[in-house]
Amino acid sequence: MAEYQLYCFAQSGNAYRAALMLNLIGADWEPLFVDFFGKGVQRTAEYRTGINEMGEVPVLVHGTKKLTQSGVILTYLAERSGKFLPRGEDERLEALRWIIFDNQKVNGYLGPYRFLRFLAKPPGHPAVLEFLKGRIDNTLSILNNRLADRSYLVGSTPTIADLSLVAYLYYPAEEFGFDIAADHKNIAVWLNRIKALPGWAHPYDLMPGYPLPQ
Ligand SMILES: N[C@@H](CCC(=O)N[C@@H](CS)C(=O)NCC(=O)O)C(=O)O
Repeated sequence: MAEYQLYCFAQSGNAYRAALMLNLIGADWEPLFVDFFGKGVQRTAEYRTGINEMGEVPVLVHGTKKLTQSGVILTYLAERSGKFLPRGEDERLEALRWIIFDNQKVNGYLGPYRFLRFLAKPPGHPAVLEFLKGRIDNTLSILNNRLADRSYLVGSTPTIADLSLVAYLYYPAEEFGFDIAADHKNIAVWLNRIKALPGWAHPYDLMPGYPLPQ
């Protein structure tokens, strides 16, 4: 058995943050497939009692420890490995600030938008999609501005803030119906920088469950 197990599935940008971190730090890890769309395992009493009371993916298992919330998982892995760790109090708080903003408003909107547009059957109501798209345009431009004069979100090297923010940003443009990299030049350059890190892999190559059965 690998040292770390990650409950995940390929379409989850939330889980991708943790999977990417594990790969980038060279951890001995294995994915545990959650059949999110087929059986809806995350909604079962067994999952909520035994794996995650919040009914969410990702979940990281490390020995007797079971961690949920990607921001918590990233923090744990950074502290253990010493990699992608923000340095000093100011950087730590700054990274936390971006991780919270991301969870709520960047990938926190992108994930549901992509789900409702591309995965849900039937798809979400157009008014809901329009509302989310407005929020997404706003927060992606905030991220793009942040990256105008810096290589990474916090400090001069990549940290867990960057690994949180990339969550859904490598998924194909067709799934969103708009091209994030083409529309936001600073984000595009930053995404390529993260992509060049040794151990980077695309979410569909890193986690099980792609493609979805028809
Ligand atoms: N803030 C959480 C978000 C996790 C999340 O929403 N995961 C989705 C899968 S991509 C999920 O499990 N959703 C189930 C639900 O909302 O009921 C994190 O970053 O770990």
